[in-house]
Amino acid sequence: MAEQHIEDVYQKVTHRNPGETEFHQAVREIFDSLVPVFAAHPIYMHENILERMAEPERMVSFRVPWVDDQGHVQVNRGFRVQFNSAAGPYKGGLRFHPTVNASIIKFLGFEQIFKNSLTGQPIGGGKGGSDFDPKGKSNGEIMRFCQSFMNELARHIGPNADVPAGDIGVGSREIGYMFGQYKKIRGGFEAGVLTGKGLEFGGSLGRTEATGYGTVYFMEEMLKENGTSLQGQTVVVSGSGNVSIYAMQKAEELGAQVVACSDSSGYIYDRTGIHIPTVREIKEEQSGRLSEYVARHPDAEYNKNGSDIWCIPCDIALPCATQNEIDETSAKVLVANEVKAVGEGANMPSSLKAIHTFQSNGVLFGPAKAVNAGGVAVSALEMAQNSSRLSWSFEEVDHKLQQIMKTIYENSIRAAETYGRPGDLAAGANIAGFLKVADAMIDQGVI
Ligand code: NDP
Ligand code: 2IT
Repeated sequence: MAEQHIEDVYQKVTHRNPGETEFHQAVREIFDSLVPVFAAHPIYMHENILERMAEPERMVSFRVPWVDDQGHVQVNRGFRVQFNSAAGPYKGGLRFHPTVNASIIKFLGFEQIFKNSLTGQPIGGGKGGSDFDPKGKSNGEIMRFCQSFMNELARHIGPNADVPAGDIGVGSREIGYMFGQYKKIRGGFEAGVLTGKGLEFGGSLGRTEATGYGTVYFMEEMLKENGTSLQGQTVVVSGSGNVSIYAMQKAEELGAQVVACSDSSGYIYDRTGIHIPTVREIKEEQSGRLSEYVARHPDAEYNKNGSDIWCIPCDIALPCATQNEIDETSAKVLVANEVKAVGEGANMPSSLKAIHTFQSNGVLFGPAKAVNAGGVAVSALEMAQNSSRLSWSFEEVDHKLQQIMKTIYENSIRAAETYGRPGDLAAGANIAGFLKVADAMIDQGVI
């Protein structure tokens, strides 16, 4: 009966959101893990909690006009989905990438509900962004775009209502421009309206590193529980942005050797270990392409086919670029090369079939909602610091982050065990995240 109910709701969701394949995928993945929960607690069925959760509380889409350096007026589309506020203000990043559409924003916003719940902090779920492409834009163009984006977004957000942050294409520079514009519109300094801010105006130490470090802390915990560690392991990390760079840095610090990373144009393979400062210099400081790495490290190889990065033999794979970057074929290659563990630094980087391939071949699998939750967790710590008008040391934030990642691991493992899916962290993370939000919603009436 539980299975039939969940299937019926899934059919309604696909019917109500036609063509939104990424959103359907995220919903399918969560719904499938909830069957034992619904079988054990029919109240969730009677409360029709799943249909309520899969329908955003609100979603806005808006015009973002801006003037480019040639004086031409350009138009982009902005989005913000306010998915669930049962546990706290909507919280989640903003993505600026040409592929952004309603389906992408909704899959990210939906997953954010469960991820944020898992952190144990009082934050609801939301997400936003635009199909604006920051690549090749001047600083002035980025600023004018961010200001125009905020001209509309400002009316929908606030420190107690909805608190955006960064995601793909949005880092501290963009957050700074958006914060400046928000402040100007509001006429007051509301520090807690955005997270990932610069340290001079309310940002938290450790937020820049949080997602990548948290990813590796989670992996270390998972490996430890399985009698091993990162020490001496060969690691492949996709992407070379915020999450990827700090995941590589922490993995190396814990004794692993990172041999490959990528960007949207290709990947580099350096058998002697990626020189991370060079990657940072090229990508963070010069907004360059990873292909430039080989000029400085002639022993490294560059390959234009980015998805082939998963053909490189490794013990641990950390997909940290984007959704569906590991399909079933790549997963099978990783398994054939005897990968031991996969940790999702990006959101939904593995297709459903890829996840199944890992799990059915005994690969330790850390799901995105748990693995990459360190970013939003430190965002919530930034909100706490802003509310109290204090700022904590890097060590204090980093210590809290380590504790949070450990607790997320333990809660996910426990939930999986309780509901008959021992060792299945993907199901456990979904279940643990779901229970708290579902109970909060029920306690608050029909909302
Ligand atoms: P960045 O913009 O800093 O970096 C993204 C990286 O991934 C870049 O190297 C980029 O290549 C590559 N990339 C992006 N899109 C594609 C694509 N369609 N195909 C191939 N490569 C691509 O973003 P983040 O590091 O912040 O985000 C990476 C992932 O982590 C995303 O899935 C995001 O949702 C997730 N995440 C981010 C958090 C955060 O705090 N920032 C928190 C939790 C999850 P190029 O340089 O060529 O653009
Ligand atoms: O996907 C994510 O969790 C993020 N992009 C971070 C969100 C946040 O509010 O820090």
